[in-house]
Amino acid sequence: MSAPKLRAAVIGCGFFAQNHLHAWSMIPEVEIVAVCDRDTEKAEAAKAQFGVARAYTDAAAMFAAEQLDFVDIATTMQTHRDLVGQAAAKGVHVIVQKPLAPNWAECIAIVETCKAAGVRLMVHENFRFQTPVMAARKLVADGRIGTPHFAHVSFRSGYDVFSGQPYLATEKRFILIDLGIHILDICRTIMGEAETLYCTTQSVNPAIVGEDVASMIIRHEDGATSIVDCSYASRRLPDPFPQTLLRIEGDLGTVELMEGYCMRVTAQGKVDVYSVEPETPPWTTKPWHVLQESVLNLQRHWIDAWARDMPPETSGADNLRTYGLVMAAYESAERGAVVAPATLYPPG
Ligand code: NAD
Ligand code: 89V
Repeated sequence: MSAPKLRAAVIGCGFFAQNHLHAWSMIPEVEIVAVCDRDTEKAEAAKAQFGVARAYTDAAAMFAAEQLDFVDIATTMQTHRDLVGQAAAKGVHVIVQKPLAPNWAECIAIVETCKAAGVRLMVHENFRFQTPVMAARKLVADGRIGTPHFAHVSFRSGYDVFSGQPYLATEKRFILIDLGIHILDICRTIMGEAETLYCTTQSVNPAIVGEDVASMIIRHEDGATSIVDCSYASRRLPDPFPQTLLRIEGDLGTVELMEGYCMRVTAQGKVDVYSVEPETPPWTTKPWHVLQESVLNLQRHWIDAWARDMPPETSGADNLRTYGLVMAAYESAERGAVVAPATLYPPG
């Protein structure tokens, strides 16, 4: 007899949650039994499109009525602390979208609330689960390029991200907390923790409030160096959105993720070129497919970690380290100084 499905709900049925809902429909271990959005139309539309039993406009009413194993929170960061708190109070395990919260104190509170309640917490930090990024990570972990001493992690685009996510145009802080968080997460996943960080930011697009270019240099604890840069003000065609480009140099070779989902590996004097094009389930649309597929990869990881009773890779505790880098980068840019992220934002 197969194990009963995990009963889950999705809170927030907006722009990006559509990918969560499509991806859950491909995961046989999970049944989405409820959706919730304070906008009735969005909740009802998700219920109808994904054949979900019940739709709610109030999370408290949903938690009172439903028996849930976990909740998948896909609202914007201002609501995360409250919604995670409601889930934890009911003993319901949590996945919550990045950024975890608008500030460090709320991030810590979320992680501690889940710890005290004994519920699992995974941050939906999906970039490290992209097929090309996973391929590069595996190659480095397998030792193909030896010990890495330099990385360049780069996301530069002129894509109009504000058309799908208009709230991004009015945030005082934009690219580091929305996108840099992903790029920094990839960097520390491959290169390890940062000892020092220096960042400059620029505001190029006059139509938005926050910064849209950030450039960072990191010295890692083992002495390696990373350059991490992100931009939504880069005008060139073809626009590589939303590809993260990578170059990692080790003592035995180099791995590169290049435009067009091409991975080039130089090792022991030999060059191999691989296609690392993500799969395109029918609900995905190019050029978003690499992000959409990573949602599915992340959700599969959640189920796998649950089955093995292991913490997920992007646990709350892990994500505090990435979030701390973002906060440290803002501080570095404001002070024009090199900072020590783990001293400013100790992850505990
Ligand atoms: P959105 O505004 O389109 O959707 C959020 C939805 O949540 C809205 O429909 C809103 O009505 C609903 N909502 C807000 N507060 C609620 C509450 N208390 N109870 C119930 N419903 C509530 O936003 P979005 O663009 O889908 O972004 C959501 C989150 O996903 C953000 O944190 C964003 O950073 C993140 N995101 C992540 C990725 C990624 O690749 N990981 C990509 C895009 C967006
Ligand atoms: O991840 C995000 O939140 C998105 C995107 C990758 C498009 O910048 O805003």
